[in-house]
Amino acid sequence: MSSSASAASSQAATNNLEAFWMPYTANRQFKQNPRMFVGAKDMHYTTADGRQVLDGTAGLWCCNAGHGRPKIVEAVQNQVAEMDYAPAFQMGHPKAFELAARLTAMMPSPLDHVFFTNSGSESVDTALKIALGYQRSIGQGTRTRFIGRERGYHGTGFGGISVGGIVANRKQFGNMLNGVDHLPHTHDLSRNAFSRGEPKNGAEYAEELIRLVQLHDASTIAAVIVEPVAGSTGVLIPPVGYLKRLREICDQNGILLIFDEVITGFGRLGTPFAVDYFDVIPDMVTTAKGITSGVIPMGAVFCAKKIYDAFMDGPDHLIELFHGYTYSGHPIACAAALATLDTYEEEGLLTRAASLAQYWEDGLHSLKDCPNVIDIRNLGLIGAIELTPIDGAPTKRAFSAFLKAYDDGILIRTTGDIIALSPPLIISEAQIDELFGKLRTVLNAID
Ligand code: PXG
Repeated sequence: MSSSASAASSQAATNNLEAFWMPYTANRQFKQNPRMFVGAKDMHYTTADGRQVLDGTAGLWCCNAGHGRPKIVEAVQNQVAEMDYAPAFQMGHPKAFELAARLTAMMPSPLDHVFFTNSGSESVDTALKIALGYQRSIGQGTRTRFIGRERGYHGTGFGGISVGGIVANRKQFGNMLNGVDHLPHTHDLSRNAFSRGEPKNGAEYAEELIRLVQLHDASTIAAVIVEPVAGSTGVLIPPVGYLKRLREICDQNGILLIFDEVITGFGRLGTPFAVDYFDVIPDMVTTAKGITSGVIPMGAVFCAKKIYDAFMDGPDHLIELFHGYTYSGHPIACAAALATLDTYEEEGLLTRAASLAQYWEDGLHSLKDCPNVIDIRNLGLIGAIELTPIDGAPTKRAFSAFLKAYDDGILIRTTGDIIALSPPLIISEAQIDELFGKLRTVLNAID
């Protein structure tokens, strides 16, 4: 064990773990059996007891360039010394403009403006607010309704949980935003189990949007928001043709389409964005996570030109959009993001998943014969393994897999009884073999 790891380990042992109310965590279970990381480099975490753990999830879908990448580290160190903070309102600093220009150059036209936030949740709530403001400014102020999707995840703000469709994230919090309806999810194991890549069946789920338009009337609907590939809910890959059809129906009805690319953005599918992968251009794209490779919190909402332009009227000295965060375009986040984009570019990371996708898919689907596996699905460098729940104890089987995997030296994510995988985009073929080899042992070992 290194001396810094052992110091951290003894500190962890003597710390009182009680005060920290951990997010999305089984607090009591964790505090009895803490799992602490104290270091990270490239594809690995170091645990407090000095073990190396192969990162199968890019942290939480965010460390796309891997960990401790020199250029990003250096950029953050330099920026914090040069200028720690500049006011975000009525003042600027060059790196925010440089970053916005670089980001919009990566997106197809007309997505040519960017609004900075600090997280995916803030990006989502920002996009929803911009949608309402836009409809109002073009004389469509009756359009106040949002359409989300069952099993969708759009972060934890009230807007995000309202359009989201994961029951556990909603049921504790009352009525949330009103005037929200949901499309059905597209997960259909009876027809699509063990699909490789995009499932063939299910484009017709998009037609449900027509039903919702007929129910509510188009004149009440501001925007539809979906994840191109649903992540948190357990990796739901869109059926062939589904997203294109949503775009058509939105166009026919004056409804804005928002893609939530918080996890698909920045190379996860083998293209810079899902927009490129599916060749569908929405009116707004919400991003976060991979924008800084997880190093500093940051998010960005890409907006179509018509949306930005619609706000740019009235007297010049007046604020056009009454929205923003103290840390929108924070200098250190901008520096981290610029260095992250450099790293992605220099190493070809935003398209690297495309060259690994087949190897990844073959390795993942080789686990089909393991016990309790009822589905395996994949796209780009995303994978999921769905397990049969234990009777009367849903989520327990996957959680046991998570704990055993951690003990065996691999980091996986679980949601419900689904194992989700999304490694840093620098993963090697040998590390893919290691990940799936260890996962096979885990799946064979758990009840
Ligand atoms: N939208 C999407 C599509 C997301 O996946 C958010 C919004 C919210 O982002 P913030 O930065 O506010 O957390 C997310 C976040 C998981 C997992 O393992 C997924 C997320 C976060 C943590 C864990 O599935 N997604």
